[in-house]
Amino acid sequence: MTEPERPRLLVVEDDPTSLRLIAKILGDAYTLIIATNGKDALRLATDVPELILLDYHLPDIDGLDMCRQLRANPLTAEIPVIYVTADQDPHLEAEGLQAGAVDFVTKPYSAAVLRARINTHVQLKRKTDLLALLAERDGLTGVANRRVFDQQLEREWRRGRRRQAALSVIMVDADRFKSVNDTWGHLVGDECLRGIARCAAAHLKRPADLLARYGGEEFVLLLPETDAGSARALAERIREEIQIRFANTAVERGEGPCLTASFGCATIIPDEQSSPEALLRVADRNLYLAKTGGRNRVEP
Ligand code: GH3
Ligand code: MG
Ligand code: MG
Ligand code: MG
Ligand code: MG
Repeated sequence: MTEPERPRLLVVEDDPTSLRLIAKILGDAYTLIIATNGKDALRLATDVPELILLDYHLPDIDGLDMCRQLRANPLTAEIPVIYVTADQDPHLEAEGLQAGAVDFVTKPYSAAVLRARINTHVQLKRKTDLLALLAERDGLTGVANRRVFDQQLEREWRRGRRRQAALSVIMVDADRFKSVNDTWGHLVGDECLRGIARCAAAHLKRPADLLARYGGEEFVLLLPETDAGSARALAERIREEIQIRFANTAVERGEGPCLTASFGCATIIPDEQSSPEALLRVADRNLYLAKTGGRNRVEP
């Protein structure tokens, strides 16, 4: 088993004595990144440490403000913050927690308690991140799941409407996949689905493009600011890649099927008269045409 990575901790503290103490207590178990003022801290926080240990009283920014600014930036919003202060005022503690801190430690603190609290929040954050990842991914292929696709389609639809920009989707369906399972077994079938996902992912170049598993042996591509010609050209490249890839796994070597896939494209400049569902229906109908037209092809 590999050791989990040493957590990176951002320590924001302007007092040298406090810093030395923290380094002594935490230096062995954590990689410490030090900031002695709020401005540096906000900059270093964008490297996304696993946790921030935040002194309430800083020379330039007060702790509450700092916490709010971290929350306001999407890059740093999810980083757990633990306040450390000599101030025992319960109002301060309440305010700090309300501003988004996960915990509040008052000086003087016990080294063991500080370590335990940090560890608790680092583990909790790791679990939350893992759950968030699992909730968005398809377990078999690792690409986005249907839920993420539906949300993203809604979002890109609205954006396309505002900007009057073309939005394309491509439906991908593995050809005669039932017979792949029947002939080669489900495990080979599963491996084929991973292969299709890899072929499609290899051709996505822009960060806004999304590949998702739509259902059983179906995938879907969401392509913002993409016209019909570009969508079709992309589908054609993926179709070819799949054909070549599976031709090379060689049926004669007994390793797998000569799998192909069919593609249905649809493009629209979103407006009030239409809907995301209508766009998907067009892609679906074109996929049907690709199937009835002989499979291993792109429509239109
Ligand atoms: P067509 O060319 O018309 O699309 O034929 P097809 O056989 O691909 O279509 P059909 O919808 O009849 O069959 C889809 C098959 O995909 C049936 C199902 O068992 C298989 N399938 C769906 N999800 C999975 C999966 O996760 N793993 C495997 N191995 N097979 C799957
Ligand atoms: Mg201070
Ligand atoms: Mg299907
Ligand atoms: Mg079918
Ligand atoms: Mg199929």
